[in-house]
Amino acid sequence: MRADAAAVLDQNWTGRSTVPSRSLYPHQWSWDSAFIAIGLRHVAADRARTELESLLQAQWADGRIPHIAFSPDVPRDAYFPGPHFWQAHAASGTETSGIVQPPIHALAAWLTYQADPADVGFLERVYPGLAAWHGYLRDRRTLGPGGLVAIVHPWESGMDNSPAWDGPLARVTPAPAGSFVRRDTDHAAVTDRPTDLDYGRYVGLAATYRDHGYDDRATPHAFAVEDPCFNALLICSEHALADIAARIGRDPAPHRQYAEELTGALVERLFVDGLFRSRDVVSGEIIGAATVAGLVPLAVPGLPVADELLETALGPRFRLGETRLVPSYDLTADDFGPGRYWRGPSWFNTAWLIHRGLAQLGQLGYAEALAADLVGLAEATGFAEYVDPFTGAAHGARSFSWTAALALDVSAEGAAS
Ligand code: 2M8
Repeated sequence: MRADAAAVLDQNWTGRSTVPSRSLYPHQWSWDSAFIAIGLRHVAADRARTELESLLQAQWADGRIPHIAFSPDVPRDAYFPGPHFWQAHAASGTETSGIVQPPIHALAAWLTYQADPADVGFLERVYPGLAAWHGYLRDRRTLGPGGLVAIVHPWESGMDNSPAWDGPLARVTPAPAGSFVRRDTDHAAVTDRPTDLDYGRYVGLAATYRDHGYDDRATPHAFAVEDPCFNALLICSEHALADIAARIGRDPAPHRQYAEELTGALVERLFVDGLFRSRDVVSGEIIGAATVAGLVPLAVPGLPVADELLETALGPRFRLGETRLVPSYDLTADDFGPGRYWRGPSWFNTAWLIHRGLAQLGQLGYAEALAADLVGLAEATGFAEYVDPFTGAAHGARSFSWTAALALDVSAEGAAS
């Protein structure tokens, strides 16, 4: 498995970074690169560092790390929405998208460093960019009253088509059918992917943001949501940033303090009936849908409601230990679909985050079983993008980079560090 996983990462390496999939996602994606570095560190620590540093080359002057850094070597229409749609550039000149993805990068940088602790220079190089990234989120994306950060597009959650977005998305005027051409359905099963109506809404939202210069204060955000996964990963990364700061002789205290504030707000604002939910910032209402995003806070160090959350993971909605990996959506929901994109199937990155949480909590039985399932399924499916939570059947792309990287990580010694 390890040799096959390393071969996937070799095939998908472009010289400076790793594409998620040669067919479906031929550029550099933000949170994919972080997960990829977490696995790559075990086989090529230099490449893991380059992966993260090349992503930081795509950082904007305002601190945001865009969700895609476009490769100049790939045809401009290979992925939609491509560079001509976004019309956005990093300070370095790299063409990028204008939205972001969950901030797991500082955690990835800290874990990458631990694979080769002699290279303190790496931490010194990445710390300013990572701190500016968190600063962007805190200063520009604290849109609601409670201190949590908000996403302004479903793609920013990394869980594009989650049922949690259906309510807020219903307010969004779709881009007219025929005004754009999807490319994702060229490479993946149409019945698995988002509908044309939802896709039109994604495009409409992104176009509005673009037409306001990606200025968070000027844009009338029709979609603004506090997502538990996004905020939980910001907390994990603030703790990692504190560790990095301490290691390079800077003050860790502000990072620990922000992490504590966010943890309090996460529990107060989003923990409802044993699970973290999203909150719609526009209406102020909690969104009821029970999704895997609500279990990701298990990875937050010192989470005060971890026991209750674990109960929910083991209960009928997710059946941890009885299903393959962790389903992306409530198994008891009427609209659960085992193959529908982010509406039921299991992904390897969310399983890795929950595995990390279980290991931190000392739940080693559940953690080891999940790790074994992750490694076994990665190999059996040819490193699929996602799987059916009942049968383990492969869906989406194969030779998918984060699947290979995270299987490498959990199979390596000391994986939970
Ligand atoms: C998926 O998202 C992209 C848009 O960013 C898409 O559907 O075209 C998601 O699974 C996301 O989490 C992931 O980062 C991306 C690339 O693997 O694909």
